[in-house]
Amino acid sequence: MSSNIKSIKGLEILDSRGNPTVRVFMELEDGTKIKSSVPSGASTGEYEACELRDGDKSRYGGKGVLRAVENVNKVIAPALKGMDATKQLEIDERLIELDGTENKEKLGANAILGVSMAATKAAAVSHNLEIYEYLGGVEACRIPVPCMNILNGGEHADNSVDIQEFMAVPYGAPTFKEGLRYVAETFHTLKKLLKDRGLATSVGDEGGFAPNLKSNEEAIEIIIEAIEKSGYKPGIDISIALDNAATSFVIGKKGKYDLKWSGLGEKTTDEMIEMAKEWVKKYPIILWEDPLAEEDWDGFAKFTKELGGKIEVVGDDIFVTNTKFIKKGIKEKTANASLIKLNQIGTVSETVDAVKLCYENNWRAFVSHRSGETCDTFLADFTVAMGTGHLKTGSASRSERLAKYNRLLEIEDKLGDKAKYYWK
Ligand code: 2PG
Ligand code: MG
Repeated sequence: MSSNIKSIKGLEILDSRGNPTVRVFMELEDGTKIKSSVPSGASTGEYEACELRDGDKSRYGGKGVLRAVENVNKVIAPALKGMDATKQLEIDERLIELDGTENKEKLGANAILGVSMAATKAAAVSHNLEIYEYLGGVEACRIPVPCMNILNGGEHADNSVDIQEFMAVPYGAPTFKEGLRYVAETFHTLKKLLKDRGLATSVGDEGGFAPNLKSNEEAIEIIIEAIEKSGYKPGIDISIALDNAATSFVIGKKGKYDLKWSGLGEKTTDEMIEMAKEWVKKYPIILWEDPLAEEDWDGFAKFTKELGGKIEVVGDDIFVTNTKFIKKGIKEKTANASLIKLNQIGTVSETVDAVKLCYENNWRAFVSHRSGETCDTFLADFTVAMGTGHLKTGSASRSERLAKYNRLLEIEDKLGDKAKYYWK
């Protein structure tokens, strides 16, 4: 029986924010049937691959994806029919060629990624393999440390906190299962602490709490308290990771930031770095993503020079999972890790290339969900296949986030004694 593609079909569905996104159905000649769904970001980098939206204000405020779906059905499906789903590179190259633009704006990265992931999934199922096994081979046994985003701010919440993500990182746990328990318990303790103080326990887009706090530091302090009250040692069992998503608080000219949600006001690049240095001294911070904005390459390099020896400095908006920018970053010592988001670049092969480039240069690769998600669990398998050792996929609430963590529990269970769990 052949693993050749028999049919591909797109469908407009809704993501976790209620915005349209693309789902792709693929059937192979051997009868394999799978579906894959594409996520969507809010704090996006300027050079991300293009998410094609209809712009027709009469539907979903212009956010419909019927054009992307039509591209799946009318352009991609006929062109890929008969191709072997196991030839990922050929499929991705064909998709890139069909689109023909630098940032996938013709067909839409949402259309392209849906099909690219569908091919990986279908090929795995057709071979009777799990996706992580199919993509990563026998080496794929490292389960990532779950960086759980338990407090949300910035563009992901309507509160008075500037920093977009405060993550609890259970890197001292013996296994993924235990690590997930450590941070899920911390999440519940945090809820109680917030409630006791009369603060809101409603959640933001990624399922973390979104209280109105007096400062960003208060967020760190209350998380540390939650870690301790849950019976864990900050900095030993659980550390903290932050994502400033600083592109979203940049103002006007380069090197100026406005901490507008907290009302702390304007800061220069140097002041941002000084603040970070102080916090790294004071708090058990292990990783800092997008401490500065995507256009602030010099600031980023300065930040990495000051703090890169102590913590993981991750570039998200600045690299957009694109080897072109990661290469520049490696050359200029902009960071020491890249965030990895499949839909920032648009195909599985190009995402694998980005991870490999990081490894070849002693950088870490930090796999990430998007703030708009579906219950698709491809990301969990992809992370194990790549052996990145860490991922972020939201909090201990909202099923689209838990779906990935639960899939990792399944994989760890299936791997049994072969499963490995360590930070670095
Ligand atoms: C980020 C992501 C995911 P978004 O900035 O890292 O947490 O957010 O998907 O909105 O870009
Ligand atoms: Mg980010």
